[in-house]
Parts: sequence; C-alpha cells; structure tokens
Amino acid sequence: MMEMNYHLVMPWIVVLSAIFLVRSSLAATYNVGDSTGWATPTGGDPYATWASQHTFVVGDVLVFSFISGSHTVANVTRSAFDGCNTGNPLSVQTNGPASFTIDTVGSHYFICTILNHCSLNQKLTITATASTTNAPSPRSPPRAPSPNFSPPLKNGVGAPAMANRTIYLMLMFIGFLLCLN
Ligand SMILES: [Cu+2]
Repeated sequence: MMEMNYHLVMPWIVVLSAIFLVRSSLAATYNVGDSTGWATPTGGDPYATWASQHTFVVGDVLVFSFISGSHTVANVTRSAFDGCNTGNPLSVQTNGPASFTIDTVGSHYFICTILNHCSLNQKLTITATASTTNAPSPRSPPRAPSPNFSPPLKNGVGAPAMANRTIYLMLMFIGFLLCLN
C-alpha cells in the first residue's frame, strides 16, 4: 500500500487536473436559487446571495424554475431592475422553467413581473466575464431575444452538458491510453 505505482497514478493525476481546468472554464448551466428555484423570497435578498456564490461566463445558461402563471422572468435594464419597473422589459418568459443564455460580457438583470414580487427581492443580477475556452463561441450563436422562443430550454440546458460529457470521455480515453504505456 505504501508503494505507490507512480507510473500508473501520474496519468490519472494529469487527467483529473485537465478535467478540473476544462470544467472551470466551460460554459455551465445554473439552476437559479438552487433547490428553491425562482420564487418570491420571504425575507432577505437570497438571489444576491446566490449570485455571489457563483462565477459566470458568456455561454452559461441560467434556468429559472417556477410554475407558469405564478411568476415570470423578465430580462430588464439596470434602471428597471433598481426601480422594479415591469413596464418595458427587454424580454419576458412566462413559462417555467425558463432558460436564459448569457450571450454578452457584463451585467444582466432579471426580475419577476408578477404583482410586487420584484419589490420583495425576486430579482437577480449577475455579471459575466468572457469564457476562456470558447471566445468566439461556436456553440452559442447570438440568440434573438424573442420572448416566446419555446424550445430554447432543451437546447440551452442540453448543449453545454453534452459538450462537457464529450470532453470527459475524451480525457478518460487519453488517461486509459497513458496507462497502457
Ligand atoms: Cu414572482
């Protein structure tokens, strides 16, 4: 047990490190609010807390989970976010779960347009930086900010996950080959 066979172990360390590096820079899918989903907070500012616990890059997908009719998710300007102005959003999605692909660097603002939910802090702002691996981003072409773009959910959630899995499999295969040598 004390004698580690470095010939066998080293390739795996390399592979695991590579997986970690690739993972940390690839676009990812986030469930906003985690298990709470997109709901009206009963106190505090949980979505600010949630956002502060994550880092976002262009290409990431935000999934807002809510029952259609109970909430909405509107992409709004900063001033509309600050003032909870629901009048003139950039886009609104009324069907939950709703996904939003972050397609530009910088800050993005989301609010619920139902009743006074925004005033109760059902609002989220995130700031995205450039992705290190897919700068021109062939996987995420600029998406029309169409409000009723119904199938984006499957594409948005599935594509990055699929790319991740492909890279995992490739790295596992490389590790396997290294072990054979
Ligand atoms: Cu709401």
